[in-house]
Amino acid sequence: MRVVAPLWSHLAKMLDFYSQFNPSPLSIKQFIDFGLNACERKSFVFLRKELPVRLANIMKEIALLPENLLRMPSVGMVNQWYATSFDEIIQFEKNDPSNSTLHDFCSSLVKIRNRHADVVQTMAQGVLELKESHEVDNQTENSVQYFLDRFYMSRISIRMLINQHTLLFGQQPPSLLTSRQVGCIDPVCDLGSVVKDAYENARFLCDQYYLNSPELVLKEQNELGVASEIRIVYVPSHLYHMLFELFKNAMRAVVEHHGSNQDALPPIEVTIVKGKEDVCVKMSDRGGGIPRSVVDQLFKYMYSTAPQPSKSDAHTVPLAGNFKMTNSVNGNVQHETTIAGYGYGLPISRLYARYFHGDLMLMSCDGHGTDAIVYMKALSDEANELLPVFNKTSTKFYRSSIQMGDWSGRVATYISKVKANRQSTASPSEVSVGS
Ligand code: P4A
Repeated sequence: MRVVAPLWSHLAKMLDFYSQFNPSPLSIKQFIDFGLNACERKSFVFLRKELPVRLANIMKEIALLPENLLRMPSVGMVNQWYATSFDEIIQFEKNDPSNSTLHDFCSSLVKIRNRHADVVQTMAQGVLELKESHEVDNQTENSVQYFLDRFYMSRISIRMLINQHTLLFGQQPPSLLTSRQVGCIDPVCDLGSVVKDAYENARFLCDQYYLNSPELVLKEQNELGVASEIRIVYVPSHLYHMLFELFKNAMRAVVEHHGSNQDALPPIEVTIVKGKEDVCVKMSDRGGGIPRSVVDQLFKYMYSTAPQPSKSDAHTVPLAGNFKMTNSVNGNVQHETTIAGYGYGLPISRLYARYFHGDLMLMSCDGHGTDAIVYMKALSDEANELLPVFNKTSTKFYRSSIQMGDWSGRVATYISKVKANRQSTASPSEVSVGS
């Protein structure tokens, strides 16, 4: 104990220190500029501070999770991984950037990336453990949603930094990479080919499960409506991840809605458009759609860990949860879509879109079909990382009750939310409805 205690208190001090700094968001343009002028020493000096800052910011937030969740064994494991990785990186604090230091740093980054490979599943497991052992109230559910969005976003950003450094300066055989790529960024990313790639891989699985799959109709046009190949600066593996997820959903909806009627499947239509500010990829299916009330649920982690919603057709296999994929783009995507039948696919895909200030939206016509739109920034200097910051404002979300509305209504779920909240809040001043 005499040995361990000072080590932990040292770690706690370092955490306090690094969490005071805000993460420094980079734009895709900065990633590219940096990659082209590739200086390993500069990258090392930047990362040995920036990585501990990003790790410390999110570790401080883990500590604020509802106690019930913090006590779950899986969450403890994740916590431990973060502590170990943080400790490993701050060892480089005072090292001179000699060749051997740079080499060790690269090895450490690879080790850290591997250690954290199962973080998404493990956190999801923790949420499952919580649901199975406790009654989860509304406030807890909100805190968990808020936390997981920030936690997974932080992870995406940390892996982006690690991937750039190790791809640019590590000992990978360069033949593995397309020559034009700068780390995992493609300066002339051909969106159409990423769409086709994601479609083909989703269709392969769809055919396996349903013995049938809808066709793809792809349109690409510029802002004048003229057909042309759309290329932007982007991370193809991120886009692939989102589109693969959306294709799986669309295919599932189409096949389940139309049955196994061989030729009658309406195609999935994808339109890629480049405007002045945004580049949009719109995916439209005629899979029968879903009510608005379900659309919101599809982005909730606590909902995703419940059994998949499926048309009550005993002959169909719920598709989305059972997909297992190896990634096909560049081999460097962080692959993390499903845990045995429970998908975090949509919420995490939306994070990928938001990471560079894009977005992912679902618009569904109940009874008809669903449109999914992925928005990306057209200009690489506007595509800045969106990073969670640990501060007073973020801290509040874990303590205070959720914002209550001040509209009357007869929607059953809304009323039950208010009631659940009344029971769990001590302070009546925060409940503004019907009190
Ligand atoms: N209709 N439309 C969609 C789904 C249904 C849909 C669906 C039944 C629901 C859950 C699911 C997969 C599909 C769609 C496109 C989307 C999302 C949902 O992007 O057609 O598994 C999570």
